[in-house]
Amino acid sequence: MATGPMPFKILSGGGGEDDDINLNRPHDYDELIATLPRSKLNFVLYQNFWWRERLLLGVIQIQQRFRPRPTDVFLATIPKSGSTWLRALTFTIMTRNQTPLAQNPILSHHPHDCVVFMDGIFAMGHGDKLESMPSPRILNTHMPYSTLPASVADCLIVYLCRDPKDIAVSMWKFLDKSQRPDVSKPFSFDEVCDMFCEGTSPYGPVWDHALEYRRESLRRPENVMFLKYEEMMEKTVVIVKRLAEFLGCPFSEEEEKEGVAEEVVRICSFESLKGLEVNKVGNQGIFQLYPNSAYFRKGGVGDWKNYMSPEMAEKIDGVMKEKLQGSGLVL
Ligand code: PAP
Repeated sequence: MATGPMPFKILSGGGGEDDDINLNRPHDYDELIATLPRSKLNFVLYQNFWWRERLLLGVIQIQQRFRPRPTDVFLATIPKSGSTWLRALTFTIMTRNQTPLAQNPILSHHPHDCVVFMDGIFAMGHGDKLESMPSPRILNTHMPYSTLPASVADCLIVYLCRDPKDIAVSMWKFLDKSQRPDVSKPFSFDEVCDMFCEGTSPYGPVWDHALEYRRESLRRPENVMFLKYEEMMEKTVVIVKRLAEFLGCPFSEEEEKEGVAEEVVRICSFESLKGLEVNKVGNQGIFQLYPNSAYFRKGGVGDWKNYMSPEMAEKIDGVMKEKLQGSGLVL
Protein backbone atom coordinates (compact mmCIF):
# COMPACT_ATOMS: atom_id res chain seq x y z
CA MET A 1 0.00 0.00 0.00
CA ALA A 2 1.27 3.47 -0.83
CA THR A 3 2.21 5.63 2.12
CA GLY A 4 2.99 9.30 2.50
CA PRO A 5 1.54 12.21 0.60
CA MET A 6 -0.60 11.22 -2.37
CA PRO A 7 -2.79 13.14 -4.82
CA PHE A 8 -6.18 13.59 -3.24
CA LYS A 9 -8.85 14.49 -5.72
CA ILE A 10 -11.88 14.71 -3.52
CA LEU A 11 -14.03 16.14 -6.26
CA SER A 12 -13.19 13.54 -8.89
CA GLY A 13 -16.23 12.63 -10.90
CA GLY A 14 -17.79 16.03 -10.66
CA GLY A 15 -18.64 18.45 -7.94
CA GLY A 16 -20.39 21.73 -8.30
CA GLU A 17 -22.28 24.40 -6.52
CA ASP A 18 -24.67 21.90 -4.93
CA ASP A 19 -21.75 20.33 -3.11
CA ASP A 20 -21.63 23.16 -0.64
CA ILE A 21 -24.64 21.76 1.18
CA ASN A 22 -22.94 20.83 4.40
CA LEU A 23 -24.90 18.17 6.22
CA ASN A 24 -22.89 18.62 9.40
CA ARG A 25 -24.07 22.20 9.81
CA PRO A 26 -24.20 22.98 13.56
CA HIS A 27 -27.82 23.72 14.54
CA ASP A 28 -26.93 27.19 15.83
CA TYR A 29 -24.82 28.14 12.78
CA ASP A 30 -27.37 30.47 11.19
CA GLU A 31 -27.93 32.22 14.53
CA LEU A 32 -24.19 32.72 14.95
CA ILE A 33 -23.79 34.11 11.43
CA ALA A 34 -26.65 36.54 12.00
CA THR A 35 -24.82 38.07 14.98
CA LEU A 36 -21.49 38.63 13.21
CA PRO A 37 -20.45 42.06 11.93
CA ARG A 38 -20.37 42.33 8.12
CA SER A 39 -18.00 44.30 5.92
CA LYS A 40 -19.12 46.45 2.98
CA LEU A 41 -18.16 43.59 0.66
CA ASN A 42 -20.12 41.08 2.75
CA PHE A 43 -17.37 39.27 4.64
CA VAL A 44 -18.14 38.34 8.25
CA LEU A 45 -15.96 39.06 11.29
CA TYR A 46 -15.29 36.00 13.46
CA GLN A 47 -12.52 35.67 16.06
CA ASN A 48 -10.89 38.93 14.88
CA PHE A 49 -10.59 37.92 11.20
CA TRP A 50 -12.80 38.39 8.13
CA TRP A 51 -14.24 35.37 6.33
CA ARG A 52 -16.33 34.40 3.36
CA GLU A 53 -19.53 33.08 4.89
CA ARG A 54 -19.53 29.75 3.07
CA LEU A 55 -15.99 28.98 4.21
CA LEU A 56 -16.59 29.99 7.81
CA LEU A 57 -18.76 26.91 8.27
CA GLY A 58 -15.70 24.78 7.45
CA VAL A 59 -13.56 26.78 9.84
CA ILE A 60 -15.96 26.21 12.72
CA GLN A 61 -16.02 22.50 11.96
CA ILE A 62 -12.22 22.38 11.88
CA GLN A 63 -12.21 24.01 15.30
CA GLN A 64 -14.77 21.55 16.64
CA ARG A 65 -13.88 18.27 14.96
CA PHE A 66 -10.51 18.25 13.27
CA ARG A 67 -7.76 16.30 15.04
CA PRO A 68 -4.30 17.27 13.74
CA ARG A 69 -1.70 14.49 13.75
CA PRO A 70 1.81 15.37 14.96
CA THR A 71 3.08 14.28 11.53
CA ASP A 72 0.85 16.76 9.66
CA VAL A 73 2.44 19.49 7.55
CA PHE A 74 0.35 22.65 7.19
CA LEU A 75 0.91 25.09 4.35
CA ALA A 76 -0.64 28.37 5.45
CA THR A 77 -1.26 31.40 3.24
CA ILE A 78 -3.57 34.33 2.70
CA PRO A 79 -5.34 33.69 -0.64
CA LYS A 80 -3.24 34.55 -3.70
CA SER A 81 0.09 34.55 -1.86
CA GLY A 82 1.51 31.59 -3.78
CA SER A 83 -0.06 28.51 -2.18
CA THR A 84 -0.11 26.69 -5.53
CA TRP A 85 3.66 27.06 -5.82
CA LEU A 86 4.28 26.14 -2.18
CA ARG A 87 2.00 23.09 -2.50
CA ALA A 88 3.85 21.92 -5.61
CA LEU A 89 7.28 22.37 -4.02
CA THR A 90 6.38 20.76 -0.71
CA PHE A 91 4.61 17.82 -2.34
CA THR A 92 7.49 17.20 -4.76
CA ILE A 93 10.13 17.48 -2.03
CA MET A 94 8.26 15.05 0.21
CA THR A 95 7.47 12.50 -2.51
CA ARG A 96 10.70 12.74 -4.51
CA ASN A 97 11.91 9.29 -3.48
CA GLN A 98 8.64 7.45 -4.18
CA THR A 99 9.06 7.58 -7.97
CA PRO A 100 11.65 9.01 -10.37
CA LEU A 101 11.18 12.80 -10.46
CA ALA A 102 10.12 12.67 -14.10
CA GLN A 103 7.09 10.62 -13.00
CA ASN A 104 6.21 12.64 -9.93
CA PRO A 105 2.40 13.05 -9.61
CA ILE A 106 2.85 16.84 -9.64
CA LEU A 107 3.39 16.47 -13.40
CA SER A 108 0.04 14.74 -13.91
CA HIS A 109 -2.17 16.32 -11.20
CA HIS A 110 -3.07 19.93 -10.42
CA PRO A 111 -1.12 21.09 -7.31
CA HIS A 112 -4.46 21.63 -5.55
CA ASP A 113 -5.24 17.93 -6.08
CA CYS A 114 -1.85 16.96 -4.65
CA VAL A 115 -2.29 19.08 -1.51
CA VAL A 116 -5.86 19.60 -0.35
CA PHE A 117 -7.41 22.85 0.79
CA MET A 118 -8.49 21.78 4.26
CA ASP A 119 -10.85 24.71 4.92
CA GLY A 120 -12.75 23.97 1.71
CA ILE A 121 -13.01 20.23 2.32
CA PHE A 122 -14.60 20.95 5.70
CA ALA A 123 -16.86 23.66 4.24
CA MET A 124 -18.23 21.03 1.87
CA GLY A 125 -18.90 18.64 4.73
CA HIS A 126 -16.17 16.19 3.64
CA GLY A 127 -13.85 16.77 6.61
CA ASP A 128 -14.06 13.10 7.65
CA LYS A 129 -12.33 12.11 4.42
CA LEU A 130 -9.10 13.60 5.72
CA GLU A 131 -9.10 10.80 8.32
CA SER A 132 -8.35 8.20 5.67
CA MET A 133 -5.33 10.06 4.31
CA PRO A 134 -2.04 8.34 5.11
CA SER A 135 0.55 10.17 7.19
CA PRO A 136 2.29 12.45 6.71
CA ARG A 137 -0.61 14.56 5.44
CA ILE A 138 0.13 17.86 3.72
CA LEU A 139 -2.78 20.27 4.24
CA ASN A 140 -3.28 23.75 2.88
CA THR A 141 -5.15 26.31 4.94
CA HIS A 142 -5.88 30.02 4.87
CA MET A 143 -6.82 30.05 8.57
CA PRO A 144 -4.96 32.48 10.84
CA TYR A 145 -2.75 30.74 13.41
CA SER A 146 -4.88 31.75 16.39
CA THR A 147 -7.99 30.16 14.88
CA LEU A 148 -6.43 26.72 14.26
CA PRO A 149 -6.87 23.94 16.84
CA ALA A 150 -4.24 24.37 19.58
CA SER A 151 -2.68 20.97 18.84
CA VAL A 152 -1.25 22.22 15.52
CA ALA A 153 1.57 23.38 17.80
CA ASP A 154 2.92 19.80 17.50
CA CYS A 155 2.93 19.91 13.67
CA LEU A 156 5.13 21.53 11.07
CA ILE A 157 3.77 24.73 9.54
CA VAL A 158 5.12 26.55 6.50
CA TYR A 159 3.75 30.07 6.07
CA LEU A 160 4.09 32.01 2.83
CA CYS A 161 3.30 35.72 2.57
CA ARG A 162 3.40 38.13 -0.37
CA ASP A 163 3.27 41.86 -1.13
CA PRO A 164 -0.41 42.78 -0.55
CA LYS A 165 -0.35 44.95 -3.68
CA ASP A 166 0.41 41.88 -5.82
CA ILE A 167 -2.16 39.88 -3.85
CA ALA A 168 -4.81 42.51 -4.61
CA VAL A 169 -4.11 42.34 -8.36
CA SER A 170 -3.96 38.55 -8.33
CA MET A 171 -7.29 38.33 -6.48
CA TRP A 172 -8.96 40.85 -8.75
CA LYS A 173 -7.85 38.99 -11.86
CA PHE A 174 -8.79 35.64 -10.34
CA LEU A 175 -12.36 36.72 -9.58
CA ASP A 176 -12.71 37.56 -13.23
CA LYS A 177 -12.14 33.90 -14.11
CA SER A 178 -15.05 32.61 -12.05
CA GLN A 179 -17.47 30.32 -13.86
CA ARG A 180 -20.35 31.89 -11.97
CA PRO A 181 -21.42 35.34 -13.16
CA ASP A 182 -22.53 36.50 -9.71
CA VAL A 183 -19.07 35.75 -8.28
CA SER A 184 -17.18 37.24 -11.17
CA LYS A 185 -16.23 40.86 -10.48
CA PRO A 186 -18.57 41.60 -7.58
CA PHE A 187 -16.35 44.54 -6.64
CA SER A 188 -14.27 47.20 -8.33
CA PHE A 189 -10.46 47.07 -8.23
CA ASP A 190 -10.38 50.09 -5.93
CA GLU A 191 -12.77 48.34 -3.55
CA VAL A 192 -10.46 45.31 -3.49
CA CYS A 193 -7.48 47.57 -2.72
CA ASP A 194 -9.45 49.41 -0.04
CA MET A 195 -10.37 46.20 1.74
CA PHE A 196 -6.65 45.40 2.10
CA CYS A 197 -6.13 48.84 3.66
CA GLU A 198 -9.13 48.48 5.97
CA GLY A 199 -8.09 44.98 7.01
CA THR A 200 -11.33 43.44 5.75
CA SER A 201 -9.89 41.32 2.93
CA PRO A 202 -10.70 37.60 3.19
CA TYR A 203 -8.86 36.01 6.18
CA GLY A 204 -7.53 39.51 6.94
CA PRO A 205 -6.32 41.79 8.30
CA VAL A 206 -3.44 40.69 6.14
CA TRP A 207 -0.91 42.15 8.65
CA ASP A 208 -2.34 40.25 11.62
CA HIS A 209 -2.43 37.05 9.57
CA ALA A 210 1.28 37.35 8.80
CA LEU A 211 2.26 38.64 12.24
CA GLU A 212 0.69 35.68 14.05
CA TYR A 213 2.64 33.13 12.00
CA ARG A 214 5.80 35.23 12.16
CA ARG A 215 5.59 35.40 15.93
CA GLU A 216 5.27 31.60 16.09
CA SER A 217 8.17 31.14 13.68
CA LEU A 218 10.40 33.33 15.87
CA ARG A 219 9.31 31.47 19.00
CA ARG A 220 9.49 27.96 17.52
CA PRO A 221 11.59 28.02 14.33
CA GLU A 222 11.87 24.24 14.31
CA ASN A 223 8.08 23.98 13.89
CA VAL A 224 7.09 27.08 11.95
CA MET A 225 8.89 28.29 8.82
CA PHE A 226 8.09 31.79 7.55
CA LEU A 227 8.61 32.50 3.85
CA LYS A 228 8.09 35.44 1.51
CA TYR A 229 7.05 34.98 -2.12
CA GLU A 230 9.46 37.69 -3.26
CA GLU A 231 12.44 35.99 -1.56
CA MET A 232 11.40 32.63 -2.98
CA MET A 233 11.47 34.17 -6.45
CA GLU A 234 14.93 35.59 -5.84
CA LYS A 235 16.65 32.48 -4.43
CA THR A 236 14.35 29.55 -5.07
CA VAL A 237 16.98 26.80 -4.87
CA VAL A 238 18.39 28.06 -1.56
CA ILE A 239 14.92 28.23 -0.04
CA VAL A 240 13.89 24.84 -1.42
CA LYS A 241 16.92 23.27 0.25
CA ARG A 242 15.99 24.99 3.52
CA LEU A 243 12.41 23.84 3.11
CA ALA A 244 13.53 20.22 2.61
CA GLU A 245 15.61 20.41 5.78
CA PHE A 246 12.73 21.92 7.70
CA LEU A 247 10.44 19.15 6.47
CA GLY A 248 12.89 16.55 7.74
CA CYS A 249 13.94 15.30 4.31
CA PRO A 250 17.10 17.25 3.39
CA PHE A 251 18.78 16.69 0.05
CA SER A 252 21.55 14.11 0.44
CA GLU A 253 25.11 14.64 -0.80
CA GLU A 254 24.33 12.43 -3.76
CA GLU A 255 21.21 14.45 -4.54
CA GLU A 256 23.28 17.62 -4.27
CA LYS A 257 25.69 16.24 -6.86
CA GLU A 258 22.84 15.22 -9.14
CA GLY A 259 21.16 18.63 -8.89
CA VAL A 260 17.90 17.21 -7.53
CA ALA A 261 16.91 20.44 -5.75
CA GLU A 262 17.41 22.35 -8.99
CA GLU A 263 15.23 19.83 -10.80
CA VAL A 264 12.47 20.13 -8.17
CA VAL A 265 12.59 23.90 -8.65
CA ARG A 266 12.40 23.53 -12.42
CA ILE A 267 9.46 21.09 -12.32
CA CYS A 268 7.53 23.38 -9.96
CA SER A 269 8.36 26.62 -11.72
CA PHE A 270 5.54 28.77 -12.99
CA GLU A 271 6.41 28.08 -16.64
CA SER A 272 6.62 24.32 -16.11
CA LEU A 273 3.33 23.99 -14.20
CA LYS A 274 1.45 26.42 -16.44
CA GLY A 275 2.52 24.41 -19.48
CA LEU A 276 1.22 21.05 -18.23
CA GLU A 277 -1.91 19.77 -19.94
CA VAL A 278 -3.53 18.88 -16.60
CA ASN A 279 -3.25 22.51 -15.50
CA LYS A 280 -4.72 23.86 -18.72
CA VAL A 281 -8.04 21.99 -18.78
CA GLY A 282 -10.93 21.42 -16.37
CA ASN A 283 -12.07 23.23 -13.28
CA GLN A 284 -10.62 23.43 -9.82
CA GLY A 285 -11.37 24.80 -6.41
CA ILE A 286 -13.66 23.51 -3.74
CA PHE A 287 -16.81 24.47 -5.57
CA GLN A 288 -15.36 23.87 -9.06
CA LEU A 289 -15.75 27.57 -9.65
CA TYR A 290 -12.46 28.30 -11.34
CA PRO A 291 -10.60 26.82 -14.30
CA ASN A 292 -7.39 24.96 -13.44
CA SER A 293 -5.53 27.48 -15.54
CA ALA A 294 -6.69 30.41 -13.36
CA TYR A 295 -4.10 29.45 -10.71
CA PHE A 296 -1.28 30.21 -13.18
CA ARG A 297 -1.85 33.78 -14.32
CA LYS A 298 1.42 35.66 -14.56
CA GLY A 299 3.62 34.68 -11.60
CA GLY A 300 6.32 37.04 -10.39
CA VAL A 301 6.78 40.23 -8.46
CA GLY A 302 5.47 43.74 -9.05
CA ASP A 303 2.58 43.24 -11.49
CA TRP A 304 0.70 45.77 -9.33
CA LYS A 305 2.55 48.50 -11.20
CA ASN A 306 0.49 47.65 -14.28
CA TYR A 307 -2.87 48.07 -12.52
CA MET A 308 -2.58 50.26 -9.45
CA SER A 309 -2.38 54.03 -9.28
CA PRO A 310 0.73 55.37 -7.48
CA GLU A 311 -1.66 56.89 -4.89
CA MET A 312 -3.29 53.53 -4.12
CA ALA A 313 0.10 51.80 -3.93
CA GLU A 314 1.29 54.46 -1.51
CA LYS A 315 -1.84 54.07 0.57
CA ILE A 316 -1.40 50.28 0.89
CA ASP A 317 2.33 50.64 1.66
CA GLY A 318 1.55 53.29 4.29
CA VAL A 319 -1.00 51.11 6.07
CA MET A 320 1.34 48.08 6.06
CA LYS A 321 4.21 50.18 7.42
CA GLU A 322 2.05 51.51 10.22
CA LYS A 323 0.54 48.15 11.17
CA LEU A 324 3.84 46.29 11.07
CA GLN A 325 5.84 48.97 12.84
CA GLY A 326 8.32 47.54 15.32
CA SER A 327 7.73 43.94 14.22
CA GLY A 328 10.71 43.69 11.88
CA LEU A 329 8.37 42.40 9.19
CA VAL A 330 7.97 44.26 5.91
CA LEU A 331 5.10 43.42 3.57
P1 PAP B 1 -4.88 30.39 -4.02
O1 PAP B 1 -4.89 31.27 -2.83
O2 PAP B 1 -6.17 30.40 -4.79
O3 PAP B 1 -4.38 29.00 -3.73
P2 PAP B 1 -2.27 31.10 -4.88
O4 PAP B 1 -1.64 29.93 -5.53
O5 PAP B 1 -1.91 31.38 -3.45
O6 PAP B 1 -3.84 31.05 -5.05
O7 PAP B 1 -1.89 32.43 -5.69
C1 PAP B 1 -1.92 32.47 -7.07
C2 PAP B 1 -0.72 33.26 -7.51
O8 PAP B 1 0.45 32.42 -7.51
C3 PAP B 1 -0.88 33.72 -8.96
O9 PAP B 1 -0.20 34.97 -9.00
P3 PAP B 1 -0.49 36.09 -10.11
O10 PAP B 1 -1.97 36.27 -10.20
O11 PAP B 1 0.22 37.31 -9.64
O12 PAP B 1 0.09 35.56 -11.38
C4 PAP B 1 -0.16 32.65 -9.72
O13 PAP B 1 0.22 33.02 -11.02
C5 PAP B 1 1.03 32.41 -8.82
N1 PAP B 1 1.68 31.13 -9.07
C6 PAP B 1 1.11 29.93 -9.35
N2 PAP B 1 2.03 29.00 -9.54
C7 PAP B 1 3.24 29.58 -9.37
C8 PAP B 1 4.59 29.12 -9.44
N3 PAP B 1 4.87 27.87 -9.73
N4 PAP B 1 5.57 30.01 -9.21
C9 PAP B 1 5.29 31.29 -8.91
N5 PAP B 1 4.04 31.80 -8.85
C10 PAP B 1 3.03 30.95 -9.06
